[in-house]
Parts: sequence; structure tokens; C-alpha cells
Amino acid sequence: MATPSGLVEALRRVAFAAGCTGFGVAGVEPFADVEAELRRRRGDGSNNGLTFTYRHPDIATDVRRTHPWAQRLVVLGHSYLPAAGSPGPGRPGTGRVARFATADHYRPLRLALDAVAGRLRIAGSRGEVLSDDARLVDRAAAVRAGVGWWGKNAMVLAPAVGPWLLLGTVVTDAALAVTAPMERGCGSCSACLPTCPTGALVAPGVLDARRCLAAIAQQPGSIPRQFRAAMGDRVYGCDDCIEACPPGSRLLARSGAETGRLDLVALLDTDDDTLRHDLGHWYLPRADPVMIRRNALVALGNTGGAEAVPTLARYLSHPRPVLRLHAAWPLGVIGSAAARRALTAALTDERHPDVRNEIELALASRQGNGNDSPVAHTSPVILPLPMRRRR
Ligand code: B12
Repeated sequence: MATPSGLVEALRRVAFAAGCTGFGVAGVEPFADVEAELRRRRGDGSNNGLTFTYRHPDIATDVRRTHPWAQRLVVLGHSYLPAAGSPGPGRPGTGRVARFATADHYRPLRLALDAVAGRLRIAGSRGEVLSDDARLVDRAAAVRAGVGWWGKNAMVLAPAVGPWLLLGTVVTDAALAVTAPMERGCGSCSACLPTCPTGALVAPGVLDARRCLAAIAQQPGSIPRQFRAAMGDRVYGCDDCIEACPPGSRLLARSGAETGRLDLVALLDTDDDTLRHDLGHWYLPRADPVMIRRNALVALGNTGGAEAVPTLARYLSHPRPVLRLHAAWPLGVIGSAAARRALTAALTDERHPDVRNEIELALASRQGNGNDSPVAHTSPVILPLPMRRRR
């Protein structure tokens, strides 16, 4: 049987052979400071109602509550660039997806984690994979294991790949030698802080999820009016504060290949089953694509023109009030005669007070978004997105 340090080297080789860019081993002592931070954010609302690790901070920060046999955390980092490509320049009527979600970029990480867990089992030890799971704050484990360091954009940054990596852990009962945390930080660089379009990075390393567009795109209900223009063409996730991060820019420059942009009208005309299938690796609460439709409606308000009006008008009679409400806003922004006719007609039958209010506001607004004339869609694409749910 391999010695504990021999086993660490064997695990490292397995991880790197599976494409990982980061590897480390940490102890399982509770992350008391992170638990306090989760509670603080839940207390002041800056978690924006997100559940995940915020639901049970004691469990998320003490792996021995769920895995009493745990001795070590074997942490892996897997970069999703250049594979994730680049969204390319904005085009009318199209939407953008953050790079971590252009395909199931968690899959290669999961395969690497499974390979490491398998190697541990060969050595006679237990190995259970936790990644993007409510039972562990992945970044805290990664920082303790020396896979990376806290960045001012709240990301864990790592050598050579900067912030462009996903994280996961194998919990084990093997008494492996731990690796040292990295003695690194962002120094005087604060390039990320001013780039957040909504000022969500309220202090270095501290994200207020009430203002973060990635969080707003995932929250249930309606998108607050003050954030709709800032959403721009985003349909899922936001990369602004990580694109601005110099340690990852070299890799970013190499990720030239354009991944498809979402054709927003095509997405809105697609049935739920197809969306569930194509976007199955996104976080879709209760496997309900309503949130994606809502975001696409907002993105159409920001990028669409006359060609979007028939689809938007159809959504004014959608059975879900949240979608009727979000169809009114882009029609108000587009502001053409056809858009106003659709809004006026919808007002006759609409009974929901919030939707009526939104239609009235849309009719009262007189600004167009400058996209009044029909646009020729270049290459309408729905991303080829198969695969599994994220969480
Ligand atoms: C909830 C969640 C979100 C939420 C909220 C994020 C948040 N800040 O909590 C939302 C939806 C906004 C989100 C967005 C994103 N997410 Co997310 N998300 C998670 C999840 C499920 C839990 C995160 C968590 O528990 N946060 C708890 C808080 C307390 O942690 P924190 O914000 O990192 O706080 C620390 C820092 O503030 C630091 N700190 C405090 N003071 C200071 C001061 C200084 C100077 C510094 C440098 C640091 C620092 O200490 C705090 C901990 O005590 C994890 C998966 C998991 N199970 O861990 C993925 C995870 C964090 N997400 C991930 C990704 C990829 C993203 C996005 C990039 C996706 C995108 N492109 O849209 C964005 C990035 C936004 C950002 N800048 O953080 C990756 C991050 C990988 C990495 N390299 O860091 C994770 C780890 C998933 C994974 N398994 O890979 N996410």
C-alpha cells in the first residue's frame, strides 16, 4: 500500500492526468470564519435569499457533520477556459451566457473527482465527491488546501488560470499529508471592483448578492426594475468581474473561439421540454425554465427590435403572470406602434394588479431602445447544450 505522502503524489497525478490545473489537501477543521460570514449575510439579507450553503451554515462549513469519518479534503481545480470560448460581440436580438455555463463544464471536473475517489478506494480508503453542493463551501476548502487564494472579486484565483476555474472536493478518511495554503493575494490590484455594472462588490472580496447580476438572474419572481437595463443581453450568469481580473486575461485572450449566442426569439418560442433538455446543466429550480424565459424577455428589451414584437405580444397572454409582466417591459422599451397596440389590447383583459401596473408603466414610457427597425438574424443558434443539472 502507498505511504500517505506516496498516495498524495499518486492522487495528484490522477487529478492532473484528468485535466485539473489545481490540487491540494486540507484538514477538516470547521471553517468558523466562513460560517460567521454566511450567517452575517443571511442576517443582513446580502445573500439575496439564496439557499445553497446559506441554508445550513453549520453544515456547509463543517464536513464532519455530514461525513463523521472525514479526515481530509482533497481539493481539485479545473479550468473551463479556453474550452468555454467567448460570447463574441453583441448582436441584436441575441443573448449571452456566462462562460462557466456554455456547456457542462462541471463534467470534466466531476470525472477528475471520481477518478481521485476511485484511486483512494484502491488504496483502501473512503472517498466521496462534493462539488457545488450545499454541504461544503468549495472556495474555503480550496484556499485552505492551497489550490488558490481569495481574490477581491470574491473568486478563488489560481496560478496560470486566474479566476477561470471550477472547484470540487473528495472527502476522505485517509490521513494524507496536507498541502500548504498559498501566500498570495491581489496586492494593490483592484481592477475588478469598478467593473461590476451594479456595484455588487461592496468591499474587496465581498459580494452583495442583492446587486449581483448572476444572482439576480437566478432569483425567483420578477427582476427589479432598477436592474433590468443593467442585465443587458445576459440570460444566465455574469462574467464582468472575472473578465477584468488580470491574472486570467492571458487565458481569456486565447479563448477566441466564439460559442453560440442565444437567439432570444427562438428561445422564447421553444417548448419547456426542449429547454429542460438543452439547458439541463443550468440551475433551474424545480426543472422549470420560467426563469430563463423571464431573463430572455428582459434581454429582448435591451437588444431586440420590431422583429421581437409578435413573440413579446404572445407572452402578454402567457398563463404565468411573471412572464406577462416581463413581456410588458420590453414592449414598453421597444415602444413602436405595434408594441403599444399589443400593450393596449392586453390591458383590456388583464386582471392581475402587478401585470396591469407594468403594462400601464410600459404605455406611459415613451423611450425606444433604438432598435425599432427589423433586424436580420445572422446565425440563429440555440446553444447545443445537453447534459445534467448543476445542483
Ligand atoms: C451561492 C453561490 C453563488 C451565488 C452567490 C455567491 C456568493 N458570493 O456567495 C451567486 C449566484 C451570485 C454566484 C455567482 C457566481 N458563481 Co457561484 N456559487 C455559489 C455556491 C453554491 C456557494 C458560495 C458560498 O457559499 N458563498 C459563501 C460566501 C461567504 O463566500 P464568499 O462570497 O466566497 O466569501 C468569502 C470572501 O468574501 C472572503 N473574504 C472576506 N473578506 C475578504 C476580504 C478580502 C480582501 C478578500 C480577498 C476576500 C475576503 O471570505 C469569505 C468567506 O468567509 C458555490 C458552490 C459551493 N458549494 O461552495 C458556487 C461557486 C462559489 N460559484 C462559482 C462560480 C464559477 C460563480 C460565477 C463565476 C458564475 C458566473 N459567471 O456567473 C459567479 C461569480 C460571482 C462572484 N464574483 O462571486 C464557483 C467559484 C469558483 C472559484 N474559482 O472561485 C463555485 C465555487 C462553484 C464551484 N464548485 O466551482 N454563486
